[in-house]
Amino acid sequence: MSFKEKVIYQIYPKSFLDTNQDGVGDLLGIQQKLPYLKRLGVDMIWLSPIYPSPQNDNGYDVADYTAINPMFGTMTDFEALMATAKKHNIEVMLDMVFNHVSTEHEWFQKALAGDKKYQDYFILRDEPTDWVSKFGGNAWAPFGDTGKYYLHLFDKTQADLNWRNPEVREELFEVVRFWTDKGVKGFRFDVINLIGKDEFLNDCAENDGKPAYTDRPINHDYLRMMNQATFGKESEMITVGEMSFTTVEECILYTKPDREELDMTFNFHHLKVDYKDGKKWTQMPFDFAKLKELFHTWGTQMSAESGWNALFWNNHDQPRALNRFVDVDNYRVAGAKMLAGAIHLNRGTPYIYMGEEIGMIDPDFDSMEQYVDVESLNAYQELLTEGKSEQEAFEIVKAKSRDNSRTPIQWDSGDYNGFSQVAPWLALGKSADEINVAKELQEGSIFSYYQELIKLRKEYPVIAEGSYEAFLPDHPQIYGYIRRRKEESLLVLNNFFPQESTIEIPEEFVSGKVLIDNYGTETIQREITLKPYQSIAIYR
Ligand code: TEU
Ligand code: CA
Repeated sequence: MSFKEKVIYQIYPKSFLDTNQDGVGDLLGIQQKLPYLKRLGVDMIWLSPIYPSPQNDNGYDVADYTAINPMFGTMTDFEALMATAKKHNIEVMLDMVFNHVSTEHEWFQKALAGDKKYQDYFILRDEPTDWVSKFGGNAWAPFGDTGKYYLHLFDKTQADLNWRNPEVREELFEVVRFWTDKGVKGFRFDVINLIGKDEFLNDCAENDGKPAYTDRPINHDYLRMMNQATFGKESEMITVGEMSFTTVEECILYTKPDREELDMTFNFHHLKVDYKDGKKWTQMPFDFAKLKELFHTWGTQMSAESGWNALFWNNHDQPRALNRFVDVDNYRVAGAKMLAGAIHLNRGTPYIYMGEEIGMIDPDFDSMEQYVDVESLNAYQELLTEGKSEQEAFEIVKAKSRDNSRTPIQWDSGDYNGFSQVAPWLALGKSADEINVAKELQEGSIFSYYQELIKLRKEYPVIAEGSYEAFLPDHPQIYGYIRRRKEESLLVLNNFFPQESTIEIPEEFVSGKVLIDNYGTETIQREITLKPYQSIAIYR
């Protein structure tokens, strides 16, 4: 089965299931829930970082790439997880954070101690540029008392690696080989389009106002080297690159099969349509026209040029999509199914972020004290500095914080909702007694809708292999598209709003059959009225 037919499930291990009652999810918890994931029907699980880390960025600050963080368990636990996953015919994808390492990594410590070999593993300058960190503040920090500065595009405890150094590349390729030897069949590469920095770094002003570290041409050379030295030699491997601030042109280059780089890419443009003036820490209703334009642009161009998209609404860095795109108070179930249908029938590989399959929503925290994410805490301070009141700043953090998607999975209505027997590292969402796995495992649930969608991708080749074309691109509330492959055609209509909407479908589909529909529609007429958040797929 190719990566085009597979569905991948993302697990944020800290928040999945705690089996040793320390309030933190662990590998044994994941192992225990493999039957649940098999029942859902996913083919692969992507684990966010499970390596030793001081946890300043919840594991994306890696202190040792080829070991297991004791908070999650041991290497033996990992090997047991791999063996049990194999028995359930579920493959494992690991998160490779190769743009930067924790400043507690031995490489950085040796560099600080004066070892010239390791100093060249990092990006040190006498004169820092005017770049800012993605977590706010300066992107440079003093390198010990050398008078030099080191680059950190994220937190200052995450030192950027110097990919220009062949020794660094070889160290990282060795990491991929280490996990491949353990049977890992997939890799997600964290902010991999930032690894290429120009030799002579300069200020934004000299790069038309943009920092010169995104999508540099040299990235394609680095990725091809890694592909040919590691996963490219393995069969059945799936690789996905997380592309921060990228373009469709670049993503076509990253994913065209003959370029030997990656299988697919995550881009985030569709998750910035509720950013006012492109700024994350703002609030505004999502821009539906912009959302459709992005889906249509990326869908048609990737289809035309044999690029390949990772399709997703949620991950560990985003608020829950339901709260952003749906009137959850009145239409949570219909809306969750509609969002699922919009991407699972689309062209690309769908990813399900843990809890999405039961329609989990943001936690509705009451105060800033409940937030722990470094990006959110920095943003709160910056908002206050900008003059926002504490209440205004809190409301914005509450809407946009990455903690929204990191609350523990709501398994049942018992103590701590089945996640643990002690208070979790991050509070459970307020909805946990109403929205949980135990309540969702019956017919007609969101879970069962995901099961159906996953099955359809394997039964109807038009879904995994078909082309993509826009349908009604200018409609004010319906996102429609058509998939075609040989003699198959599939019309997918998604009403993104609580108002009904009547449209005409193309004649060729009037004699078609309903493949899936979140209102249980059976018959089709030329004129069709879509109900609030209705999603329907008509197959011919
Ligand atoms: O995220 C990359 C990234 O840019 C995110 O920080 C995202 O754009 C931002 O949070 C949206 O507001 C990756 C990881 O997924 C993230 O968890 C890490 O914090 C980051 O890289 C650094 O490793
Ligand atoms: Ca635990």
